Amino acid sequence: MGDLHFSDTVSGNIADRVLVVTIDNPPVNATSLSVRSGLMAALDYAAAEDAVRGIVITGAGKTFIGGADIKEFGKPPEAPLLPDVYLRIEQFGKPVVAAVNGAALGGGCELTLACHGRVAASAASFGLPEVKLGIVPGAGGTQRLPRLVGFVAAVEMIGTGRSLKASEALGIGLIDRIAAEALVADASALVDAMAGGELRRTGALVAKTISDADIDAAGAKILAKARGQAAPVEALRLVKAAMTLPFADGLAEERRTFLRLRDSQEAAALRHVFFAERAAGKVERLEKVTPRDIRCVGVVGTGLMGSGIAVSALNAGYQVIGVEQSEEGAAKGHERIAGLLDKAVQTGRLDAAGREERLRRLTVVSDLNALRDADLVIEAVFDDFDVKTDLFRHLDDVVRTDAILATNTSYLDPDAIATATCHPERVVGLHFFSPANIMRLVEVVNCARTESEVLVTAMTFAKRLGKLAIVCGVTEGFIGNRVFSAYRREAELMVEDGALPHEIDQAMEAYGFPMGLFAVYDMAGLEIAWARRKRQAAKRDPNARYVDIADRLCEAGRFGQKSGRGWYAYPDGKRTVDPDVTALVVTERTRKGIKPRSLTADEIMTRLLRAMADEGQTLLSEGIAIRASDIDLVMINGYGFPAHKGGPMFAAGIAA
Ligand code: 3H9
Repeated sequence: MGDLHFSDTVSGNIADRVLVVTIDNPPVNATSLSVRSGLMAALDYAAAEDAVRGIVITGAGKTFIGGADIKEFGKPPEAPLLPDVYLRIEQFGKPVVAAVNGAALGGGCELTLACHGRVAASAASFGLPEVKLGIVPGAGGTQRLPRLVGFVAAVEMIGTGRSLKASEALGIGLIDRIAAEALVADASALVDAMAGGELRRTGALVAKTISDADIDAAGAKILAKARGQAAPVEALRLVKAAMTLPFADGLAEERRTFLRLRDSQEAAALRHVFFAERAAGKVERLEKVTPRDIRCVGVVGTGLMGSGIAVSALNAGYQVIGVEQSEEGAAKGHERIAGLLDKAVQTGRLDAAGREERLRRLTVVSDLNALRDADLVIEAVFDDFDVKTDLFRHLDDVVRTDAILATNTSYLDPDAIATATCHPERVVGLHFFSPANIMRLVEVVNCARTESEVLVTAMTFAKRLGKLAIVCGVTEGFIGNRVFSAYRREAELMVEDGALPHEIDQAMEAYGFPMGLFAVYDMAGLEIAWARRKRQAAKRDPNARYVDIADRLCEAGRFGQKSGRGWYAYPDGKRTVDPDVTALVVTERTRKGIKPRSLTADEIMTRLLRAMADEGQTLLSEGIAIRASDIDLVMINGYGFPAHKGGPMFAAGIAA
C-alpha cells in the first residue's frame, strides 16, 4: 500500500511529481464500489495538488483489473458509476497513464482506454470478454476501442471476447508501448512526456473510416458465431454506432444496452457458467490436500485419443513418453503427434520453435519399461476390459510406487480395472473428449479406492493442461454419456411418436446447439453404437420401449456420413433429408401401431431438456455428480449444449 489512502482498495504514493495509484482488491482487482470511489478520491487529490503533474494507475498482484465485479451484477448500481469515473479520467486536466501489469479485462480494459496513455508489461493482456457473460462493455469500451484501433479490430475483440497479448495489443495500436522492465517508471516517464501538452483523449478521436463492404465482412464473422445470442449482435450494433454517432450519444446507447442485457436470462445463464467453472475445481474435503509433483507423463496408446492427450501434455510443458506395442506403431504414433503439432503451426497457434521444443520433450517407444520414471501414466488403448486390465497389471510392475495410473475408458468400469492392480488407490479415471488436444472437458473419475492425493493430482494435472476438470463418481458412461444416453433415447422415442429426425435437429439448432443430434450421429458413424446395442441386447428389459430405427438404418448399410447415408443422405457430401429414412420411420411407427402426432420445436426441446434434467437429478442423488452446475458444464463443454442457456440443470431451474 502507498502512503496515500484513497479507499480500502486504492492507495497512492508520489514519485517524481507523479501520483502512482495502486488498485489492490484481491483476487482480481475488480472495480467494486471501493475501487470506483477510491479512483475518484485519487483524481480529487491529483486535481488539487499543484505538485502532481499526472497520474499512473496500476494493479497490485498479477492482474491489472479483471473487470467490473460480476457479483455486484444482481444489485442496483451504486455511484460513482464506472462510466462516470472513466469519463472523468478521460477529461482530466493532467495526464493519466495506465501501467498495465497483468490482465486488463472488461472494465479493466475500458479503464486503460479512458487513459491518455497505456504502457504494458510483457505479461499483460487485454480483452473485452463481456459477450461471454451475455452483456456488452458498459463503461465506454464499444465507443472508445473503435476510435483507437479501428472498426475491424474492435469488432473482432468485442464481438468474440477474445483477449490479446501485449504484443498483439501493441500491433493494433491499443497500447503505446511495452515496458522493458520497470513498468511504473516507464509509465511515469510517459506522464512526464505528456505533461503540459495536448492530451490524447480517446473519446475525441475520429475512427478511421472504412468501406461498407469491410464493415459487413467483419460483422458477418461475428453474426455467424452468435447462434441466437443477443450480446454479440448488440456489440456489433454499438461498434457500428461508434462510427457515426457523437461520442456522448454512443456512450448513452451503450449504457442503455448494457443495463438491458445485464438483466436478461442469457446474461444470468452465462454468469451461472462463469461461477460454475470456478466452483468446479473445488472439492470440499480435498481443499487442504497437496497434489503430487508431475513432470513426466506416460501415454500408452498413441491413436486418435492418445496422440491428442500427448499433445495437450506437451503444450503444458510436460515430458511425454508415448508407448506403443511395436516399433512400427511407435513410429506411427510419433508421426501422428508431430502431425498435430504441424497443424497447430499451420493454423498459427504454434510457431516452428515451439514445435521443435515440444518434440524434444517427446519420445515414443515400444517398451513399457520406458515408463519407469513416469509420474503419471494415462492409458488410451482400445476400450476393451481385458486389454486394459492386462496393461494395468503390467504397469504395476513397471512404474514407481508413487506413480499414478489413469484410465481414459469411456464405458468400462474403472473400479474393476483398478481392482486388477496391486494398488487400486493410485488408479483414477481421466476421461478426455476427442480430439483431446482441442476439447476442454475432462471428467476426473474418483474410483472407489482412489486416494485423495491421487484425485487432487489428477485434477491439478487436468487444469494445468488448460482443461475444465469435473469430478465424477463411477457409473457407466460417467456424467456426460449418462445424460447423453437419456436425451438420445428421448429423441428416438420422439421420432417414433411423430417428429422426424431433421425436425429434432432443427429444434436443437434453433435452441443453440451447433448441430442436431442426428447430424452428430451421422458425423460420428453409427456402427460402434450398433455393435454396443447388439452386445447389450440380451441384458435389455424386454418390457422397456425400444426404438429399432437406428438398427434398421445400420442393417441397410447406412452408417452415417462416411458411407454417404445415415439418418440423412449426403449427395455431393451435403446433408439432406432422405425420403427413404422418412419411409422407414413411417413403417416402424405403423409396425408398432403408433399414431404419429407432430411435435412443435418447443415441445421437442421441452422433452429433451426434461430428459437431461431428470437424468442429472438421478446423477446427483446417486452422488455421481457433486453439484448440478458440474452437470451443466459437462453438457456445455462436451456435448454442444449452448452456454448462453446455462446448461440443462440451470434451464430446469435446478442449478441457481
Ligand atoms: C465488465 O467488466 C462489465 C463492464 O464492461 C461494465 C461495467 C459497468 N468479478 O478465474 P479465477 C473471481 S464484466 C467478480 O480462478 P485466474 C472468481 O470468481 C467483467 N469476481 O482466477 C474467483 O473467485 P473464487 C468482465 C471475479 O487467476 C477468483 O476471482 N471481466 C471476477 O485464473 C479467481 O478467479 C471478465 O469477464 C469479476 N470480474 O484468472 C473477466 N473475475 O476464488 C473474468 C474473477 O471465489 N475473469 N473473479 O472462486 C477472468 O477471466 C479471470 O478471473 C482472470 C483471472 C483472468 C481475471
